[in-house]
Amino acid sequence: MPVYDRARAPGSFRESLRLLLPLLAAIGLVVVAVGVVTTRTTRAWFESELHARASLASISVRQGVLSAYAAGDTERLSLLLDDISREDQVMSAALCGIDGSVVTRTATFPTDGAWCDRSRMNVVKWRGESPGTQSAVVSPVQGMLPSHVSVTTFASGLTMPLRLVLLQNFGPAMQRETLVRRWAMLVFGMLAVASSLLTVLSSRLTRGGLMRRLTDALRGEGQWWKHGESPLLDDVRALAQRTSAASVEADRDGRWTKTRLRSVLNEHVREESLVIVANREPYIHDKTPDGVIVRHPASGLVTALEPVMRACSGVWIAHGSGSADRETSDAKGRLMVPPGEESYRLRRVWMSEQEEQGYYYGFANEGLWPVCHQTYARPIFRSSDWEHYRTINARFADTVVQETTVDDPIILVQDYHFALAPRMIRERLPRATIITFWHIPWPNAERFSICPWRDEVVDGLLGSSIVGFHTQAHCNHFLETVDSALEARIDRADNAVIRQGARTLVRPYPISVEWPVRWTESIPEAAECRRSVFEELELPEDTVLAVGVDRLDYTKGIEERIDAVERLLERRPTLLGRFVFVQLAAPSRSEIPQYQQLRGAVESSVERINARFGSASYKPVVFLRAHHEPERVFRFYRAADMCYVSSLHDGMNLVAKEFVAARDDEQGVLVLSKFAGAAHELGDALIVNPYDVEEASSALERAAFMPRAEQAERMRAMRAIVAEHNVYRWAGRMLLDAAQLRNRARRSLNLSGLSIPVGS
Ligand code: ADQ
Repeated sequence: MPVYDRARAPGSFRESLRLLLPLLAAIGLVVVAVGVVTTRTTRAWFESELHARASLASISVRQGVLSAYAAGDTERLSLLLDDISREDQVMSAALCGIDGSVVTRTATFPTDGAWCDRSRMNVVKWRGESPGTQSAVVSPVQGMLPSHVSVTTFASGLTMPLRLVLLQNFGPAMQRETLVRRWAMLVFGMLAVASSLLTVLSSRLTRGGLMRRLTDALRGEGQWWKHGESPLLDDVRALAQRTSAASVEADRDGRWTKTRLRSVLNEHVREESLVIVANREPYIHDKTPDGVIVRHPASGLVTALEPVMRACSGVWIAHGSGSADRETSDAKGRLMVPPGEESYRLRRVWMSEQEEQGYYYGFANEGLWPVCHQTYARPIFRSSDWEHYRTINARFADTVVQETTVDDPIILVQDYHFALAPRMIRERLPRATIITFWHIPWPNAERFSICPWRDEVVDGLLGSSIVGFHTQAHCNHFLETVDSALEARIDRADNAVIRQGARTLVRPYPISVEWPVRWTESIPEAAECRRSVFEELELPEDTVLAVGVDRLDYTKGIEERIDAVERLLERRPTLLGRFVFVQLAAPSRSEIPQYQQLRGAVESSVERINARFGSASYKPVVFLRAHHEPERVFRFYRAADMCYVSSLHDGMNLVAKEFVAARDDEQGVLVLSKFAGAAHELGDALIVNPYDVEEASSALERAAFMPRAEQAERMRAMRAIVAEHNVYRWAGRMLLDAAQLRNRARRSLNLSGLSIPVGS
């Protein structure tokens, strides 16, 4: 709730001053305008008054002048002119010939003759029409006074036309003009100031008070309105609270989007592109009987990093594993992807089958994978696998050096396939900022000590500037392992390791999905997805549909999942014929015996349960072992009543977040293992221990009968979390931390002029 700030309230002195100053400026302008208008108007009045007087005076002497002139009576002419010049404001008079000659004049009339000749009077515009009286204001005549001249032509037909010229004193008129102007400006100015003061005063008294009362009411403190008494005010209050909470959140952090990530990258990783080192490539080209096809692998890492690379240009260095990969890239293994969009570069690294066997299937997936996941699968460590692992890590480090154009690039090393690469890159590029993200859990120190090359693995990782994990628990385990493996100082306050003068930060960065997920925009809405999936699987309309989506991996708890479905059908026979569980399972690491065994075990569990509860027309479990395109996976998420993620141990698990992202209808229940990192964030899922078949099956039962309103409430809460904690935030935070380290290193380099180890 925003706090009412009296200093900034509309009634405060500062606010009043802010209102008053422009008002005073405006008043000043208006007063000047009043002065100008008054001068013009009074000048016109006075001119017209003098004109009228001159005209009258001329008319009154016309006859006398004409007859005296005709009689050649110059004395009478002088007397007539003297009479006129005694008129109020007439200073002098002259009777002139039409040719500019002086016939007679008063003693005060200028002698130079210029005032008998109209063409020498320098008047631009005359008032009045000839042959009547014409007049104009002229510059002071012979220093006499401000003057007004009038010329009246007399013609009788008997004599030559004559002109009566009167010079009048314009001084009194000008004095009155000044007086009127001053008063007008004074009175108007005072009125304007008084009304401005009144306006400010009334604004202090009314608006300030009203605002204060309204603010107090919104805070629920006012005397005037209490909660519930004014439904409109209650709505306004709720809206103000929501807006305020949202803005505080946005201020603190702000929602991460593709655009924001792109601008962070532009700002901080400007001069060179980002380098990603990952085993799995985002696009695999394979030969098929129908020609070359492009595949998008089923991998959490690829799912997370692909949108990040689309958001920025960069290089993704990966193992070229497709059967048509060489043909579809250049001699160095380079090509632009995604196909048709070409927003970043893929650099493929080649390896022999033997190397792949040792590095990937052997050390990474038979050694590190099981040692890091607590799933009771026995890790296998072979020294030949270790050698291949070292060789391939060195090859990727070489490729990084080839692909970088600056000596202090930002490099993202991905996952347990490259534990040694950070140290190898550091040796070649001492000023690089290297972030290594470990996508799988890190076990406790004792468990990791099983690995015969524990110290080398840990030292390799400490070549990084930052080592990232999904959760703080994994960070703690890693620090514990470093402590027991190597001579290093652990800075617990900063979660950092200091070894041989270099500092490595250890940080949690929970991974997520893009928001909105691309695929949710290219598929139909929930009802249509449900219709098409039901049609494909030939399911009756009242079927309760549950889905599981995984790589076929023993850490995902697929056998335990099927056991829970079996137990559900035992304890709730009314669901027989109505409950169907569909497992989409992508073949994975099929070369490894444990994975082959898993496939056999899952298939026989499916057969068992279908034989026990199924019929010719009903199969409780549908096992779709294949790699499915993302659109299809998302159709299943949208069609389902529930999604069961039963990982026995999982770094994060993106399937849980994808299911939530897919459900913009706010329906569907997520049943989630407490051993998946995602359970730390998605507390509104039904959280279960997948080993506990009773607990898991009762959660499935609860999900099957959960009221729609409760589903909506839970789903809404989870969607808010995933929207906020999306993959752009994951990448953005890591990259901001990396940029901060690099900038600090650059500054110290500038200061010392020396090369320093980065990550220190
Ligand atoms: P993974 O173990 O690969 O990732 P996960 O996070 O569950 O697992 O992501 C799997 C991805 O593959 C999802 O995008 C899913 O849609 C897709 N997928 C699964 N089955 C599929 C199928 N049959 N067909 C097509 N696509 C399928 C590792 C860690 C995780 C961590 C991620 C990201 O093990 O804990 O969440 O990295 O860091």
